[in-house]
Amino acid sequence: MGKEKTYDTAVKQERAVLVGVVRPGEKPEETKEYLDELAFLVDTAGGVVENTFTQKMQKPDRGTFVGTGKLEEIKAYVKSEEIDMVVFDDELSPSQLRNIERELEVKILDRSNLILDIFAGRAQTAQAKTQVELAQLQYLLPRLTRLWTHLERQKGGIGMRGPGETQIESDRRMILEKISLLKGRLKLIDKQNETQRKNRAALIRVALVGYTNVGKSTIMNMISKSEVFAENKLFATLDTTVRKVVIENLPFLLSDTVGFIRKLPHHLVECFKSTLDEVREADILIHVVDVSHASFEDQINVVNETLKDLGARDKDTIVVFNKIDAYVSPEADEFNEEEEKAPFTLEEFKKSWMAQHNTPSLFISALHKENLEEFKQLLYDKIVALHVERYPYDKLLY
Ligand SMILES: Nc1nc2c(ncn2[C@@H]2O[C@H](COP(=O)(O)OP(=O)(O)OP(=O)(O)O)[C@@H](O)[C@H]2O)c(=O)[nH]1
Ligand SMILES: [Mg+2]
Repeated sequence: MGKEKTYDTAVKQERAVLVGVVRPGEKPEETKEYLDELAFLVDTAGGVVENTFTQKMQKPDRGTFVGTGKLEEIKAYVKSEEIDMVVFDDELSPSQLRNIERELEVKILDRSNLILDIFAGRAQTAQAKTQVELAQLQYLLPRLTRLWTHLERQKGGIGMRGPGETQIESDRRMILEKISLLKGRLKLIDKQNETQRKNRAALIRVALVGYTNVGKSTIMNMISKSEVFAENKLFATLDTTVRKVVIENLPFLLSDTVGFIRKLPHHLVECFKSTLDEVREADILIHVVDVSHASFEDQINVVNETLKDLGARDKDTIVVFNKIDAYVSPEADEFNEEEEKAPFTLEEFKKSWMAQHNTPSLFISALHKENLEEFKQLLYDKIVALHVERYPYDKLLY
C-alpha cells in the first residue's frame, strides 16, 4: 500500500504580537482596552495574537518606539516562537519603522496600516476602493525608502546616484502620478454622487453614526427591512447605504456608513470625507452607542470628536444606547454572579446618568427588537417637527 498523503488545506493564520506604550496616568483597564481593541483589529484582519508587550513610558521612543531593552525582549520572543508580525498600537514614523524592521526582521505593522489593510479587504464600490488605495499610497510615500535599504550600500561616490536612490525616485514618481490619478477619479465620483443626492426628493435625511461594531447596520436592517452586511467584526460596513424608509406614511432617507475608531489614520479620514458627506449633509444624526461595551463612554467621546472634525457636531442628534440585552452593570455585586447578570430594566436605564447626560436618548436592543416602538416614535416626531419647520405649507404627509 502506498503512503497516504495528507494535505493541509487550512489557510495558515499569521501569528502576531502586540506592542503598546503605557502613558503616565493611564489606568490598567484603559491599557487593556486599547490592546484588546488592537487584538480585535488583528483578528478582523485574519491574524492571531500570541502575546502582548507593554512598556511604561512618558511617550514612545523616537527611534524605536519602545526602549532597546524591550525591543531585545520582543526580538527573543519573535525568534523563539516563530512570530510572523509585530503590531504597534500607534502610528510609527518612517524612521521608527525602519529601525524596528531592521532589528526584528519580521513584518512590522502599526495601527494605521492594519486599519488600512482591513479597509482594503472590505472595500466594495469603486469609490471605497479608490479612497482606500489613495490612503494606502499616501501612507506609503514617506516610508518608501525602507523597501530599498538593502540597496543603500551600493551607492556610488560623491555626486553619483546609487541604484537604490534611482529606484526610490522612480517609485516615488509613479506613486505621485497614481495619487493624482486617484484624486481625479474620486472627484468625478463625488460629482456623480452629488448629482444623485440633488436628484433625491426633498426628503429629511437621517444618518446612523457611531463607533465601529455598535449595531448601526443591524438598526438599518431592522427599520428599513434592507440587507446591509452586519457582523461581529470591526468595519463590517465601508460604503454608505441610503434607503428610503417610511414610518406611518412619513417617508425619509436613512443612511448607514463606516464606523469610527480611536486613532483613525488621518489619511483615511481625509480620503473618506466624501463617503461621510451623507453624515455632513444629514438633518438628523442617530448616534448609536454599544452600551454593553466596557468603555462606551470613551467611544462616545471618540465619535463626538470625529463628528467635530467633520463639522457635524452641532446637528440635531438622538443618542441611541443599543445592546441593552447584553449590558452588565459595573456596580453589580462582584461576588454575586447571579446578581451581576441580572438585566437592567428599561426603567432603570431611563433613570440612569446615561439618560440624564445625553438628551434626547433612548435604550434599545436591535438584536432582540426591544423598545423599537419608542425609537420609531421619537424619530417620527423629530422628522415631523423638522418637516413642518422646513415646509410649512406642505400638507402632504401627515
Ligand atoms: N447583543 C446584541 N448584539 C447586537 C445588537 N445589535 C447588534 N448586535 C451585534 O453587534 C455586531 C455588530 O453589529 P453591526 O450592525 O455590524 O454593527 P455596525 O455598527 O454596523 O459595525 P461596523 O459596520 O463594523 O462599524 C453584530 O454581531 C450584531 O449582531 C443588540 O442589540 N444586542
Ligand atoms: Mg455596519
